[in-house]
Amino acid sequence: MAFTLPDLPYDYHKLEPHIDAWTMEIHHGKHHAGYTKKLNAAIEGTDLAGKDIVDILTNLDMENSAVRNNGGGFYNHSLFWSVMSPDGGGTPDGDVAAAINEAFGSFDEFKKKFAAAAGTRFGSGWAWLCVHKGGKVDVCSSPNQDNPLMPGVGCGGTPILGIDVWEHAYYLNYQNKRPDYVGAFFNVINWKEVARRYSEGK
Ligand code: MN3
Repeated sequence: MAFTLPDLPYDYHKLEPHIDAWTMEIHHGKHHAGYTKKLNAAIEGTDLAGKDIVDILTNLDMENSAVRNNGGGFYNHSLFWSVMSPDGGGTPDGDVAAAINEAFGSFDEFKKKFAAAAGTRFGSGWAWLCVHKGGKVDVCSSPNQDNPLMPGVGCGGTPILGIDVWEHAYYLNYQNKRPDYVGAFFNVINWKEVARRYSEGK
């Protein structure tokens, strides 16, 4: 049973003006499709074939660069599409909002920490909001397609929000202005999905 590229839950243009349609089309249709295909090739005929992606990443041999890069790429982008929405933005509520306030003092402080993690990640990578067992949240970043489920990466725990800061995620619209892209991302965050992932991961 091979992994399949998940459909986007909205049309390519629906996140405009924050994220442009062409970027979305290339990002989903080429980059994410490529990670999916290469992940399948990397696990075919091995004992990883048929396993769940969370299981694969949690127990990953970090020396296995094909699965590390493409399994990470497959999982990270699947999460990324789901935590954005044309109806997104605003602020969270409920348990995840309480956990954010507890960890950072306020939503604005969280925003600053998350934007700083995304802005200071040198080169390609991701910034994350993660939940630990018990419900505590924190922010970190990881290089390339690594993510906090992998052994020894980032803050550990389960990622519930992530932003792709590879140039392919923003360069067409924002060129070198990564902070503008990160700022715009806050207008499309799907806090309902983040809350659902929080409940599941805590
Ligand atoms: Mn990407």
